Amino acid sequence: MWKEFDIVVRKKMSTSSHNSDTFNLTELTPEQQKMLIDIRRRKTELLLEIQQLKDALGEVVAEMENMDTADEGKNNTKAKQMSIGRKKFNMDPKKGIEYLIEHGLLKCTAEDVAQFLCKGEGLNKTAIGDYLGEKNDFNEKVLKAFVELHDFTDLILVQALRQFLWSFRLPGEAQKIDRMMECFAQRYCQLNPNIFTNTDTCYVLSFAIIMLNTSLHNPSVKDKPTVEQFISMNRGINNGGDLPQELLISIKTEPFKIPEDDGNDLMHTFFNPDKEGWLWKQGGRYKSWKRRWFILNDNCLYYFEYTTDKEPRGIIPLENIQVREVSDRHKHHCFELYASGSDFIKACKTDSEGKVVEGKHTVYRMSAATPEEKDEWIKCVRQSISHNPFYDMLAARKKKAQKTSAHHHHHHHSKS
Ligand code: 4IP
Repeated sequence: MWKEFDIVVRKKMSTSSHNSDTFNLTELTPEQQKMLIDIRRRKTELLLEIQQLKDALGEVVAEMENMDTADEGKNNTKAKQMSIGRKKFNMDPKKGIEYLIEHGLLKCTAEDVAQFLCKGEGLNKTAIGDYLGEKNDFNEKVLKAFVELHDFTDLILVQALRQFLWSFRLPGEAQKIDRMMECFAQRYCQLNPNIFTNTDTCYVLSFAIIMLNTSLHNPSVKDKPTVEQFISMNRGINNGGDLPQELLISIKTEPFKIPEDDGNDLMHTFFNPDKEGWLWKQGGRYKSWKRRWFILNDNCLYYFEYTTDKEPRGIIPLENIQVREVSDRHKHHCFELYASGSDFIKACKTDSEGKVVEGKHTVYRMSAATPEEKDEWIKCVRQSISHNPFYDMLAARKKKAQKTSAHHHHHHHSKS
């Protein structure tokens, strides 16, 4: 039956006036169209599986090659150089590419380099990701060519993402991720023009999918968002329309496989566990020390009297805040939050009568139980502060997507 269908498709393709791989879908009956799309999806799923197997094989082959080259003569210099080039690439992508070009194994065009990276034989995915994320004219051209080697036609977003994210490992740097996901979204929208109202929507949704996927299928994430929360998180994004049911189900049932984690990738950026624990805190006006339960979350530091309290006694947003180690005459292992601009730290607290008032601290001095705990807190607070560019980037994009959507919407209404 597949074969017959194939013949029908081929006939259609050869009689079609369009070029052979993008023939007109509308010439098929609706059932045939559905079948064709289904076949294409399965095909990419299979191709992805094959690629994953190939990758596993590739590592073994590369190892064997290394063993071979040791005892082979000059007649095999090309293969040897190739193997050296790959190794160089994995250590320093730029140098590896240069080496391969110098030795005539690779042409110095964005297309050729992209092809080499896309094939990825014996190449480390972290190195591929680093090379593609580099900000420079040539690398950006390679990135573009690399994305164009992926065919996302008729794939739902999750499948397209899965394919894309398997071909390299996303780096941990916000600006690099931004360039790569921008390219991805453009390519996806170009091949599937009727799904999103604009590429920003596709971009934001892609992130939401990655985040949801990671939290659902990652045992180290404690507070998993429900699919309902996910929907409301992204409400109003696709021109006010709801997200396709198909998409939501597929995220729940089919986890992504993502190239091995070295602790500096996107997942780390999103789900770095925030910290909680007991600290001693010095008062603002009266310098008494109080033991408080601190929770660091979403760029904010909260403190509670008891671990089980629902309402915090105080909230310190970590905006324009810095942290430093200090020594104190009365307490061990101290560190301090201080404001980089103004005198007072913007914060709020509940006073003795239960009213919410502004904080009166110029510094927040804290004392931890051990030096390790102190270092851990300083590190986590710093990380929480430096998370900013990433969330900022995503928030800006979300705003843009919603604006464009609203504009489209408005346009629609005023026309009718
Ligand atoms: C209090 O001292 C506590 O240390 C408060 O901490 C502190 O508020 C007060 O600072 C400080 O005067 P006494 O209990 O000896 O009066 P907590 O609210 O955790 O109990 P902060 O702002 O640190 O929460 P001022 O600046 O509010 O007076």
